[in-house]
Amino acid sequence: MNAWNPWKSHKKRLKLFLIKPSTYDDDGYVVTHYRGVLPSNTLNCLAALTKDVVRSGQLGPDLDIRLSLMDETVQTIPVDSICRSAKRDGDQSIVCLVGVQTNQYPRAADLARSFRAAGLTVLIGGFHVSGYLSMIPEIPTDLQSLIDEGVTLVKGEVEENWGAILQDAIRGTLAPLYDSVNDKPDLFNQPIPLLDTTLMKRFVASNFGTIDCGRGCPFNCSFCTIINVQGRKMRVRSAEMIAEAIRHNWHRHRVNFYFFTDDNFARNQQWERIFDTLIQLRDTENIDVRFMMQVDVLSYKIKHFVAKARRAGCSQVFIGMESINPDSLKDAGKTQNNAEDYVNLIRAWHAAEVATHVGYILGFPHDTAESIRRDLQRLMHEIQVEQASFFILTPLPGSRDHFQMARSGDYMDPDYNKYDSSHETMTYPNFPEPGSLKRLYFEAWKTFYSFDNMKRILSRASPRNYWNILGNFMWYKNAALVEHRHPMMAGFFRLKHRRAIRPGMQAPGRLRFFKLRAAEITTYLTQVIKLLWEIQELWLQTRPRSPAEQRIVQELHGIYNSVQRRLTVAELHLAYSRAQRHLPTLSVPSRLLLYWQKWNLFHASRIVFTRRDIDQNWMRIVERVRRYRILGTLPRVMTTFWLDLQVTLMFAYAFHAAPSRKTEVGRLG
Ligand code: B12
Ligand code: SF4
Repeated sequence: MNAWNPWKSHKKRLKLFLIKPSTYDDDGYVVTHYRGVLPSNTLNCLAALTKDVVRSGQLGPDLDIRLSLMDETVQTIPVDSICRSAKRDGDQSIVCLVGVQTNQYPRAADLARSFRAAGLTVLIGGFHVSGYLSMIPEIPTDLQSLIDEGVTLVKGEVEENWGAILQDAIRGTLAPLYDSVNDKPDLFNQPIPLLDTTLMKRFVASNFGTIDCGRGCPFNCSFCTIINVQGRKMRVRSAEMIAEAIRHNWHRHRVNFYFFTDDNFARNQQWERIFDTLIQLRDTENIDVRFMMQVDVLSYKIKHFVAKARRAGCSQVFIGMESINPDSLKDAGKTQNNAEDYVNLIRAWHAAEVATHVGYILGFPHDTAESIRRDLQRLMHEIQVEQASFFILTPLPGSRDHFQMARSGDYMDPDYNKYDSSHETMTYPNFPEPGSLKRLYFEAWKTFYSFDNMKRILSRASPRNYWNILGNFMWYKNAALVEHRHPMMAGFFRLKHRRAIRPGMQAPGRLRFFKLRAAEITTYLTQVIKLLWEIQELWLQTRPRSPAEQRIVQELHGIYNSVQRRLTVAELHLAYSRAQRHLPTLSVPSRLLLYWQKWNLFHASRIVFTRRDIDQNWMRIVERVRRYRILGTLPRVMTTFWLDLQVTLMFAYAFHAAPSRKTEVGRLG
């Protein structure tokens, strides 16, 4: 728990808990990971607003405010201890469930009930409440029941009324609903999201931050909730304030990599000013700022946008492509997307050495299994994007789709927990059999993140992006195909608590739970090892090679051509001996050194093309152990372990020292 105490005093204490709730998995367990990937921008945003309200003195001088930020996706929320401490001290406690999306709403509602039962003040805000109520003003029964239990709903953005809401909460005069959707705040001089360094330690990259540089989007897609909550008129933050925050984060916390969460950075009227400021930070202040952002398909047509993005430090763009099928794009009102433009779009970003990542929705009325498979092949071979994220079409509350379906009484799954874009939540005309679209969805992940496609992508990737892409492959494949969760909702290593289970679902007994977890963790670890091997193999086959290796590579090619397959470590030793003959006469120590190098993959792995023989050795060892032929296995285990350790360390070292993860952004134009 991270406590921030602006005033040391003996005043009345207010404990303010900002909690980002998670969601339940299909078995009903709360989804929490040991390490997360993307920290919550909403949490940071509300932390900054709260600090600003306290500083401005709006809450009066007589309060000692303790602010705690918690993210359930990476930590267990200590519900009981929060409730107990509130009762014990007699202080005032307010719990804010923040950034609650539709798929997190069931969990948020359960948490809200637990806190209310202990008498705490509870507020819920975020896109579920804001989206639902901005399209359908009648309060639905589930939200009404929360209001009846004393929970306050917050609809819309609170930059301009957070102080007033907090004052009401402190006085005990909270209204059941606060609504600022029609009164959208000007963001220009609003506080920039504040990083919480303690919480950041729970995420894989400690140099990673988020900022929403603007909100809203001028387009009008039917499945989108953003336009109905944040509006179609863009509101933006000041470039100078963004630069100041980046400067501060770098000098104080060494944070230099950002996700600009704007839904469409290309339509942020301040884009050029922001890029220029970032370029200046890079050039004159030597701050190695890098970022990824979301843009639309037409972004490449904006003059200087792509070139300046690169110079400003952009390493990846997320593009809402959604579909290649023109009929589907028309269905979705995504008229700005012209499938003909896609190749040019991707080429433009490739030329700037910025990696492309597209969002792709499956399940539009015109999608069939065949059309999806065909489009996927085009995406991989013709359009050649580096990464893709797949989503099942979902009627998200707040979208036009949801509104129309609600009005016409179409089927929508009543369980909001499934509204995470990886479940079927409505009827899909060409996928009448339940589960068939979901199967295709996993097939899409498997196809795109197959070894061959990843190899093709890495083989043509620029050195600037190589390691970022490889790292993302590891993250995405682990999430989608090992954890079976959408990468944007997954982290590394699931934590499960027996009792952290959805109300109405039966928690298993201790022994049964222990057995289930042991089996799950074994399967998980086996799959993670396989994944690490696969990623190492990818690296060995695709990594950029130094000119010094080329001489030996020529020899390797000779062997490769003669046997028509990948080189093993043993064959590599042979190549070394052969290569020696072409080297100038060597002194005795050099010869000794070369001999050592034959068995030392710290040198040799720089030219190892595959770890296939190491993997085969492991398989043989497992086979022998299975047949109880353990005798004589030990020497094989030791040599295999030695070789594997070397390749693994070499990979880890290369990953750590990767140039694309350090300063190199280069110049263009
Ligand atoms: C960034 C982002 C993510 C990141 C989140 C991590 C991060 N770095 O923050 C990632 C990539 C992980 C992600 C994943 C997903 N996302 Co997302 N995401 C966004 C995005 C683009 C920006 C969020 C943001 O920072 N907004 C700025 C903050 C400040 O706005 P805010 O959250 O609304 O908070 C303001 C108010 O709502 C209010 N508020 C919020 N909570 C509370 C609480 C209280 C008590 C109070 C007083 C006020 C208050 O105060 C804030 C300041 O005004 C939004 C779209 C958007 N423009 O918001 C989509 C969005 C939230 N995501 C959405 C979805 C659906 C998903 C996914 C399911 C995948 C998908 N896109 O289909 C997954 C699910 C993730 C999960 N379960 O955790 C939907 C949610 C719609 C809905 N009805 O649920 C949105 C709206 C986009 C969309 N597709 O329409 N997402
Ligand atoms: S382009 Fe993206 S943000 Fe804009 S309306 Fe369409 S889906 Fe929403």
